[in-house]
Amino acid sequence: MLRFGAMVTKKEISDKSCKIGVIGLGYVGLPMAAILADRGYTVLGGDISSKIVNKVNQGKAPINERGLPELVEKAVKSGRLVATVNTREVVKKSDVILIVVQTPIGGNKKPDLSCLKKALETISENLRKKMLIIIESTLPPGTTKNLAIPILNKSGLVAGKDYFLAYSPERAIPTKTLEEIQKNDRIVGGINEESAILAKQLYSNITSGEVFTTDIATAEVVKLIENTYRDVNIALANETALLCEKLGVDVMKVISLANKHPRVNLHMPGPGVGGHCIPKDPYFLIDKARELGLELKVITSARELNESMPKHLLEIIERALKATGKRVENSKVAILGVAYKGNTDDVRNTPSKAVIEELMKKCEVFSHDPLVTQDFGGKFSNDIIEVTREADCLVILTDHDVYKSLDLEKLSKVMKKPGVIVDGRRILDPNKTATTGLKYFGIGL
Ligand code: SAJ
Repeated sequence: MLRFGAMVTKKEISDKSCKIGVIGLGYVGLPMAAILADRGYTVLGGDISSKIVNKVNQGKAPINERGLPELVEKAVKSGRLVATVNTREVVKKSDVILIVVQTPIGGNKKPDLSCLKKALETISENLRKKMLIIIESTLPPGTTKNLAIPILNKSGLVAGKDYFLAYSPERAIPTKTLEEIQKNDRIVGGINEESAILAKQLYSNITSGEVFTTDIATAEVVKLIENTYRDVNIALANETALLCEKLGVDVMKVISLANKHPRVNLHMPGPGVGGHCIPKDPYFLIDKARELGLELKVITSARELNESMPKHLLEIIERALKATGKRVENSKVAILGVAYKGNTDDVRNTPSKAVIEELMKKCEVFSHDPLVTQDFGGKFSNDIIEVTREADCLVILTDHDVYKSLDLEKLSKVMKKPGVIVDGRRILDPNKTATTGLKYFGIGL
């Protein structure tokens, strides 16, 4: 079939006449599509979920990211953002394609690139000369070279010669996605200079931050090591908490004073590491390194330590109940916080799940979360008094802002006496809780 060329040159990108297709309208794809439309581009978004597609076409956002509902409504009303389940149509009607599909790990901790492969196959079947393809999904090192290019080149077109190809990972933190996409510096890897320049040109219209260009292989590793840096540092904070518990010092004092050092940035201890990326990205590096005969000792042990933190929280809960003469069995435990981190409704890989499910094997569990409606079998309620009533132990697992100003006087009155509180995020002041008659336990104390 004759393939007509797409028109993607610096001109079409700067005058916004090029049509942009976004494949994957999830936590990153939809914000990106809405921002591109807001910048004046004509955007066709593709997603396999008709639920997402219908919501977007009604001008609604299927995810609860701050500012996104308003931006999606504006983009759809302006006619510049349309969604479809027909990914082929997205490719046929676009000059630039952003691939923003999820790249999870399977149960075996191996990368699951099935969504990516499907998107690449569809693009390959409809690829035209001079199109610009940008992969945004987080990839195991070498994936663009070893998987994406062979599939795209099945079109008969050659990457870098007939079509442009770049890799540019997202680094916007959930709960501030729109703000960070438009402010953060960005890394763009191009298969050649021309591809990198075109992609840089596009992102320069999106973010006020700097856009740095490099090669694709480097860009793939940059994304993974950013998140691995985070995971390793959270593990260091968690291990410091375990050490402080043994030494009888308060980890929060240690962290806040150590961070007075100009080059120290200890992170916060917690019940574990949730979210869609941090628990996964280190395994992309571990898996690839192992394939190449290298064991990543620090990265692997940091991952293992973070994955063991829910178990540590259970030990603290047992210790806390014992301190009030109770046992976990036939106690009632109230869990505050189901989301994987504060001020989000996202429960992906939340450490709360492991804590709730383990506790449920031994006692009655009530759970509460101001933003999440999903529970994991515990009796869930949005009424914090109902959840706390007659509870022997109150456990904070998510650092939602609302929990930082809990009325502990009121809660201690409805709890069974003597009540105990386990602060898994260290967001409360131990001295303040003393006046409420509640015994305070905290991670790292
Ligand atoms: N956490 C701690 N202690 C800390 C920080 C976080 O226990 O000091 C926990 C959180 O409670 C949460 C988990 O770790 O359960 C991950 O939270 P997070 O704040 O690290 O972030 P994410 O997963 O929402 O977003 C991260 C960000 N990456 C970095 O900060 C390096 C974001 O920029 C990425 O775009 C995002 O991962 C991603 O999706 O890749």
